[in-house]
This record gives sequence, structure tokens and C-alpha cells, in this order.
Amino acid sequence: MSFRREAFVPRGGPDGGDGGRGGDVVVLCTASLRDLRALRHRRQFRAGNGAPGSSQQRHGSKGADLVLRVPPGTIFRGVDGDLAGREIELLRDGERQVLAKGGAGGRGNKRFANPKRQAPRFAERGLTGESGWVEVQLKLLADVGLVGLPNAGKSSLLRALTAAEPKVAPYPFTTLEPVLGVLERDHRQLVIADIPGLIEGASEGAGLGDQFLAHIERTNLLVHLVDLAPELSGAVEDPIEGIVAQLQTVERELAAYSPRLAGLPRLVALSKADLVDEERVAQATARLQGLGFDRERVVAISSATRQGLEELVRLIFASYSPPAAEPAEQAEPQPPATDLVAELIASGRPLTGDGGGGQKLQPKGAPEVTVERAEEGQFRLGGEAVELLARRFDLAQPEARAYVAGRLRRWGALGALKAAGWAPGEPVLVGDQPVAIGED
Ligand SMILES: Nc1nc2c(ncn2[C@@H]2O[C@H](COP(=O)(O)OP(=O)(O)OP(=O)(O)O)[C@@H](O)[C@H]2O)c(=O)[nH]1
Ligand SMILES: [Mg+2]
Repeated sequence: MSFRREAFVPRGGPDGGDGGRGGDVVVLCTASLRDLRALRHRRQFRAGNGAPGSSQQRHGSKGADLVLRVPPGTIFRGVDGDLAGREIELLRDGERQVLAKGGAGGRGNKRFANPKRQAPRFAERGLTGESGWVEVQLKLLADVGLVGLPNAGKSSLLRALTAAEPKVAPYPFTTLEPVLGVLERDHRQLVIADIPGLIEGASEGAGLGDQFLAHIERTNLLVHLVDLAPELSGAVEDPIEGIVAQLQTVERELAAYSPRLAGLPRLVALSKADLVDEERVAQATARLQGLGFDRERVVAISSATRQGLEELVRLIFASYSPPAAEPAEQAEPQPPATDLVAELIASGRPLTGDGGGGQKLQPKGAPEVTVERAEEGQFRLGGEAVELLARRFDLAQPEARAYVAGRLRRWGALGALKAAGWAPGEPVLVGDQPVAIGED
């Protein structure tokens, strides 16, 4: 609240500027990060306060946003307070979202001047921003997923390509949990996930279940391993048909689990090439071509002899394209909360009743005003618009009180109070603040 004071300008009028809105707590997906270390040593994160407005109609500046940088795959879940139920998942580099919104600033007294009220001696209060506890979780995120039936040779391949050392054994379900390895080439890095073997029904929870499919959901490239010698690990009538059957089983499970997985680019690695002859490789490749896997995407490999590994790595880097960064979402310009009050006020049509005794209904279109009894028997006015008014104005200021009382009357608070048994003169609470209805 401020009034213009200047020599030779008598009664300069109100000139208090608006307060700035509070800063937001913003979360930013940052591809160069791999863990949540940055959040570990602090428990409270608070954006800056808005600056108060001041004289000469100077508006206060907006509070500084607090930006929390987290790796792709981070999930924020609001637990309580204003953030209860809020869920934000960050996947792409540069993706930015508001986790907790700063509160709106209050209007300066200049804004409350009108021909009737030329020198308002009150101003609006700023609102508190959103707050609450948030759980932060980082999901395992691999760029490339190795898929295939149990025993196809996935873990052996990961060992051969990266420094990771998953267990390898000549029986199915050796790998029980996904293992990550980092593949490097020309200063580029890709994270490869060795996923436990998928069997028929995996998408419905069979075998090690669909929990592992969730791990490959975020990958952008699949390397599908198919054993070139299925006859060595089970009764297979025709090795080539056995190869095709393996491939199709896994493809069916992927498709049943998620259309995104089914649509991912993929390479087929025909594994254990050292166990078969050239002719087997040629036949299998030709057969896969017939099924729509073009020759450039099929490579025969052996983790034992390293045959084809260099070619596979080349293909992986050539086929991998990072998820397209979506254009930064333009934050929808939110109408400041001050406008909400104005809107609510504007929607309250003039009173049709006489204002006299008896049951007067609320005017049409006015925001809802509820009446309840407070602890000491006092009447308490509530409802969304009323609560907002109460937060917005300091009712210890006589003029603010009169302003609020005027609003409440227009919204039919008087009728609502009378209907609830209130008698003129009895104290009334607006929110938690006392106000005298009928005062001017
Ligand atoms: N000869 C030969 N054997 C291989 C090759 N790759 C894997 N194997 C063998 O195949 C068996 C299974 O290999 P793993 O790498 O454990 O297979 P996996 O796909 O990880 O199996 P699960 O973890 O059970 O899904 C092991 O006995 C490996 O030694 C290869 O290139 N050549
Ligand atoms: Mg394994």
C-alpha cells in the first residue's frame, strides 16, 4: 500500500504496485546425469519468494525458480499437501516441468482505486505456493535391450561387448535380474541391458514375468538374439524352423506386452555361429528375410570366437537414434489468482432480493458460500471463493474488511447466515479471520 507523495501534487493518489509471484520448483531432465546424487544431501527445496510491490506503481519481481536437474527415467510422486497425487516422469533430455507452483502475488492498492474508493488503504496479500512431500525414483534406463529366449546367449554377448560380468551358464534362466553394460565406440556410449530370457506367456507373467519387459520399455533399439543351433539345447525337428519359432515366440511376447516395443527398431543377432556351418547361417538369414528382417539387420555372431561382434557394434551405433526431443512444452499462461477473485466477483450478479429478513437465496451465478459453526459457536463462512478472499486480504485493515464484506454481501452471505440462524451483530469468521457483515 502506498500513496503518491510529491511536492505540488496534492493528494497524489494510490500508487502501490503489485507483488511478484513466487518462483516455481522446476524439474529438468538432464541426459548427462546418471543418478540422483544431487538430491541426496538436502531434504527441502524451496523456490524464491516474489518481491513485494512498492511505491510509484513498481511491481515486485517474480521469485527465482528452483531448478532440480535429474537424469532421464526420474519419476516424482507427490505424497501429500498440494502435491498429493501429482506424478511427473522425465524421459527426454531438456524436458522441463513444474513440480510445485509458486503462489500468485497480491495486487497493490492502486488496483483497488475506483471513482467511489479513490484512496484505498489496503492491498492484497500474496498466496502461498504449493508444497508437499515428494518421492523421487529413478528407473533403470537402458538405450539398447538384449532380448531372446533363455539360453540364447545374451549374457555371454554382454560380457563380450562390455565390462559387465553377468553370470553365464548352460541352462535357462541364468540371468534373474537385468544387468547393464556400457558399450563404447568413437566416444559415444550406449547402455545395454541384458534382460532375463523371455518365454511364451512372458507378457502375462510367465517365466520370470513381465516385470522385466518393463525394463526394456524405454529402450530405443532391441537386439534380438536367436540361437543358431537350437537342436543342441532341445528336441527340434528342423533347425531352421526351430530358429524361426524362437524368434516368433519372443516377438509375439513383445507385441503382446506393448505396441511401443513391437514398433522399436531391432537387429537380429544369430548367436553361437561357431557351433554351425556357413550354410546354416545363409539359410537362416534367407528365411528371416522372407519374414521381413532385411539382410542389413541380421548378423551372425559368436561370443566365443568374437566372430561378427565388430559388425554388430557398428550396426548398433548406426541403428540407434535417441528419442526425438519433443518441443519444450509451452507453459500455458495461467491466469493469476488475482483474476480468479475478479472473475468470481464479476460472476456475482446483482442481488435480486430485498436484503430484508427471511430466507434469501444466494444470487444466481454467485460463487458458493457455505455457513458452518466454528468451535466456539461462531458462524464461519466457507466455500472456495470465500477461502480465497480470506487468504488474499488482511481483515485487520478496516478498508480491506469493508471490501471483503461488500463482496460477501453481494454473494448472498447475509441470506446464507440468516438461514443458518445467525443474528445481526454476532461475530462471523471468514476463513479464520473475524469480519463484521454489514459494515461499510
Ligand atoms: N559355443 C558357444 N556357446 C555360447 C555362445 N554364447 C553363449 N553360449 C553358451 O550358451 C549358454 C547360455 O548362455 P547365456 O549367455 O547364459 O545365455 P542367456 O541368453 O543369458 O540365458 P538366460 O540368462 O538363461 O536367459 C552358455 O552355456 C554359454 O556358454 C557362443 O557364442 N558360442
Ligand atoms: Mg543370461
